[in-house]
Amino acid sequence: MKPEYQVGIVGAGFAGLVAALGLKKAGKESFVIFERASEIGGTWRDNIYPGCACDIAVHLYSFAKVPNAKWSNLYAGQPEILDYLKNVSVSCELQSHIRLNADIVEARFFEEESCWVVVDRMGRETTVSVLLLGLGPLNRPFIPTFKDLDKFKGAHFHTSQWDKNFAPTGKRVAVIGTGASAIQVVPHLAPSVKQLTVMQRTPPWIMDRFDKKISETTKKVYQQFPAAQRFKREFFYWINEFFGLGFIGNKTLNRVMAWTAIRKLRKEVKDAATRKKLTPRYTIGCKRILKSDDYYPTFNRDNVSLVAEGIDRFTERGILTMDGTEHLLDAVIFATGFVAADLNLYIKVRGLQGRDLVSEWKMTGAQAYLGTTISGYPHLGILLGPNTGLGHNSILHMIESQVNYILQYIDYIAKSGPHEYVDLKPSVQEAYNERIQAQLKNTVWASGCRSWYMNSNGKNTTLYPGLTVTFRKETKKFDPLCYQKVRQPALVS
Ligand code: N01
Repeated sequence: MKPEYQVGIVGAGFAGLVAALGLKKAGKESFVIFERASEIGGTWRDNIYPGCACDIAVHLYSFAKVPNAKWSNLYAGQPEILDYLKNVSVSCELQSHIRLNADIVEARFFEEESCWVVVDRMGRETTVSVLLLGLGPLNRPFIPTFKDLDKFKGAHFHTSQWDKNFAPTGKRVAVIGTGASAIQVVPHLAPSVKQLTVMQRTPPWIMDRFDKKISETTKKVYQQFPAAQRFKREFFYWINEFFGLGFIGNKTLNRVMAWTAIRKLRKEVKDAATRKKLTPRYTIGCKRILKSDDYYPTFNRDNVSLVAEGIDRFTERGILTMDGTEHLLDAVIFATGFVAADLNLYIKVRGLQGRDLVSEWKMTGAQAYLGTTISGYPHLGILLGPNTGLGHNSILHMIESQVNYILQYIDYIAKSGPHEYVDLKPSVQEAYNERIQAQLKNTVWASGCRSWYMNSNGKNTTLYPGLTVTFRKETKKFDPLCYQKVRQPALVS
């Protein structure tokens, strides 16, 4: 049986689209993208909270081969990024490959035919020779279990499930959490609400974003001389790589980063007591370093207060903190992050002999080879898989490296016999993960903070412990010696 498509991609967010562009460029037109929602965009479709933007400069947060000369700012907001994704899907002729409202619930490897059977919520089955998962690591909102939340009479929702009908003007609003989402939404809410209460558990490290408008003249230059924008991309890339050293062992650079951030805090927050509460107490970089030009100054407003006392429980009228104060509220916004550790795959993935990836990763923690292929799950590629996350640079660079590797894997698979499959050797995966975990011990992420990078066993299965340039080198050449070709057992005589 010939599979219906050579490649199936699950997810039409950035990861899935990078893969699609790579396939197109390689002349591989037999692919389908399954998207569970009614439009593409992944995280940039779902997160519509006011102020939602990317904290990576636009020149880097674009597909390498599809630059956008029209970005309005150095850091793009969510609507502009979503537009960019939609435009790319049209201009690069990806639309005809995308199957919307196709909510994949299960994928199983069909050994007899060396292909994947992909099943959507309606029970429709599609067969593909190679399956790529681009599910995105941050798609399952996390709302902690707060005592008596059900008694609260006001509105409440998560940043990634923003209530479009919510009108903040004149309301008393609390934002719980002070991560990347919170620091973007807080400055946008402050001017319109009556009172904004920011409930902080851990003060984050925040550095300057230096956002600015891109002038019309500069845009024209980028249009006429694309090399100028490529130069900018390289410039930001290498600056970020340099700062990456401060995460993976360079203690001097790490201290300089901390010093710069504290200087910013001192400069931007007037009140000494608030400054003290905002001062981070863990090693910079251990959690994601946040970038903002307007979060700290928000605390100079009379209608904004920072509460660091800890939440005891909700009441009908608001939140009671550990010091016995009841904060009266009309609405609470949970900027409390995502269920992200170990990738938390929400589809069943069944490999050889019915192996179940979700259960296996629950036991061992998420692991793969180069964060991309997994032993026992032939012809599968995980985009932004285990230990491919970054603290310092554009994630698109990592996905593009993975796709380059996967394209070679696809070519190798295509050369196998009709009843053969190509599987990663278990020893290769084991050795790779031992090395990654050993390297992680020397990074800032092992310095003892609590973050979504760690799984419940304290293992970091999220981040890559090196520079992106190293990952690019590691994934540049597909090595067939890491894989074994297996003939379908029934056919071996
Ligand atoms: O979530 P987070 P996020 N009681 O997990 C607090 C990406 N992103 O949505 O630090 C009280 O970082 C928690 O406190 P603590 C980016 O990769 C990117 O903000 O655990 N508070 C923390 O302050 C980012 O890393 C962009 O003590 C509780 C907050 O909630 C990832 O998304 C923009 C609590 C959660 O912070 C997640 O960011 C936005 C409790 N029980 C997001 N539980 C870009 O610009 C949790 N908290 C690309």
